[in-house]
Amino acid sequence: MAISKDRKTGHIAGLNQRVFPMARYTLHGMFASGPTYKVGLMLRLTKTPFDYEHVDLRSGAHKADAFLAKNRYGQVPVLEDDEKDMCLCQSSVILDYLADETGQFGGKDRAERLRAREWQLWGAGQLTTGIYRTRALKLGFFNFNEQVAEANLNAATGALRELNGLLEGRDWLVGAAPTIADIDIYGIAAYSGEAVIDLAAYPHLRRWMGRVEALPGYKGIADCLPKETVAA
Ligand SMILES: N[C@@H](CCC(=O)N[C@@H](CS)C(=O)NCC(=O)O)C(=O)O
Repeated sequence: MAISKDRKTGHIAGLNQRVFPMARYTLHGMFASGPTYKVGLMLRLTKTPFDYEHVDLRSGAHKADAFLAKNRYGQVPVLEDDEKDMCLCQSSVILDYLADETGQFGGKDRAERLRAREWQLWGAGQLTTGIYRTRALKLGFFNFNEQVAEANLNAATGALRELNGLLEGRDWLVGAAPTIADIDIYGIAAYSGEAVIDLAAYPHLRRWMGRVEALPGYKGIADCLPKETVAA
């Protein structure tokens, strides 16, 4: 069901509802999607109201023309900003955008923002491949042969070990306060449980995850995203 908002009347076509004031943002996503979770978590932590549009990947809604017009890659998540008439994809870029728009979690200066971007790109490598794919295998979303499954798991544990080491003696990944780097990397590491990866060997990582989970507005992977299309 596609949400279409009429700002003048307050009518939301996809939901057949009238809403005032209308949320500036619509998050298009799928509740089991890790990258969608990252964006949902950012919106929750910044206390930003958003409408949510469920994209049914099983029926191929993400490859339909209407969705491809929002994201040429045909993937969730997409963040639609009515105020700026802007559609953005790629979860890390969306976090970067929301940091500017909300004035939160962007780091204290340009140097911190660039360090945060470094972390986001690091996270998009072995950590993402390893954890998301191992989780997908455990949940039966995908099937990999034994060698590939082992390579995925090794990628995950290697990246988690590195992350744990880099967190020693630090509260946050960048500077003295949480940034989009923490939200992004947490949004990947949070799926370790579903990937059946034991974090016992990574004490610094576990303490850091606890700090993210204690932030006001935090929601976990089970209850951050709606399962259906809803207005804010
Ligand atoms: N790099 C993208 C990855 C997005 C992604 O992989 N989305 C998946 C769902 S978790 C998807 O839409 N898959 C459907 C497809 O690729 O056809 C991001 O961080 O937003």
